[in-house]
Amino acid sequence: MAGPANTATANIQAVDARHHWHPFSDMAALNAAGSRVIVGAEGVSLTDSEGHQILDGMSGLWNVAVGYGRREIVDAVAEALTTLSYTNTFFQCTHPLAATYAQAIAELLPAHLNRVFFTSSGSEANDTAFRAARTYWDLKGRPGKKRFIARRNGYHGSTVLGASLGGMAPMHAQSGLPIEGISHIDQPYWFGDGRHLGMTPDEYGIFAADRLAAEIDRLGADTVAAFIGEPIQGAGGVVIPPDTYWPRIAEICRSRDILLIADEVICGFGRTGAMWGFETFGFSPDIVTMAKAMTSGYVPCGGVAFSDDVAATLEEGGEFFHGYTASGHPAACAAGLANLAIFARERLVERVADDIGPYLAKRWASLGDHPIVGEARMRGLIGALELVRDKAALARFPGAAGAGTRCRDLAVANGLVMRAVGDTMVIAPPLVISHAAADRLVARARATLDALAAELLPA
Ligand code: PXG
Repeated sequence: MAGPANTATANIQAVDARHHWHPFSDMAALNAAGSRVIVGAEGVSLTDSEGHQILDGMSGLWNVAVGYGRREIVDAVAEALTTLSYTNTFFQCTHPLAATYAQAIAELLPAHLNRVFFTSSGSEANDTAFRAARTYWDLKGRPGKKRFIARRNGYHGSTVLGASLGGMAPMHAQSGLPIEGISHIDQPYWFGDGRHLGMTPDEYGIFAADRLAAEIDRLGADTVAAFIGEPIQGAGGVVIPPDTYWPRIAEICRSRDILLIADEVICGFGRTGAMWGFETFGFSPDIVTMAKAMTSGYVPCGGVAFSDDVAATLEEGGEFFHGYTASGHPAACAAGLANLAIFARERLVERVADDIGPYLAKRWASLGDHPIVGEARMRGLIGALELVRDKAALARFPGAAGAGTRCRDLAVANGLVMRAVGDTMVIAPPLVISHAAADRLVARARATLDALAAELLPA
């Protein structure tokens, strides 16, 4: 970014550079450039310390579903902390907000999912699901069923287990992951994979799902505990599978006695136009992990829902030796309940399905005619653009051009947060985004594409 215009910005940047280690950042490069200092946010916009207003096309980090500055969540959290700043939920104790919030989530889930375990993050939720699934099979008298299958470019968190379940090669390379007992199959990526194979999207969905059957059969179903997947891969580049994919995956898991875990950390709470991504894609999981939009990011919170079968089996085992100090924290439960009250009152999930989702999807699709866009896709309010150098051949820019990161930086300069995953640009705006703001989002995305084309295409 350009140098700061005011000394307050420069001072924060200097302190930040000396002491603050950022997630997923090249720290030397970041410190040399100086972090952008965000000082406030309201609705769907961020304000930086230089006074720029930036439309947040990413809902923070896929989480701020109800938008920024919602007083009723702040007030609910303040009231909860005033009444009961903390109590643990370990030693024969509960509190009203934890019980009520677990019930509220269970009511949003299908009939067979009734028990909710609380965590503070998606990584912790997936860790919980992993330990529960392995314990489940032990208690079923099948202790050989320990392996997990996940997908390349999936994202399931940044802890040792989350990064292991995830299929991010650079994360694996950095610390000797994945841990033993986890394997990865290819993602159902039409633009990057399927379109080269001479199939229709529906045929490709079956083909891609059958990679799971092949992997289970290779390993032996007696060794496999579970398959985990995001209904739409988010951090992997908003990979929207063909409609045939998930029902086939579910059938493969059922016929081979494999637990099916839906990682709803991004898709859950309305993102895809239904409350849960598994509803959008027509399947029924045994375990659901969630976080992010649970509390719209106001307070950290995550959770895991167990099917009645999983819960009953775990109960038979007596104590499940698992829990976090912050499981069911009053502030998180209060934020979650207030967040859900906004969802209900503003009919946010219906709004994504019937109103703003189709509205933005149509305008987003119009970017597909841009000379450097190879595909524009969206489901609910989660979408992507594939950047290409040659539109006719759908050929990518050379890696050294850094098209994705350049595009991200140009977007911010144009007042829009868009995230780059390689040369795939992704957006997931707040579910409350207005029609006018959606128009601005698309206009700024187009201006950004024009600027990028001017930089990268021969004149
Ligand atoms: N599952 C999914 C599907 C996620 O997207 C996690 C689990 C882990 O959640 P926590 O709360 O432990 O971070 C995530 C998180 C990105 C990005 O750049 C995405 C996430 C986290 C950080 C960066 O897109 N998703």
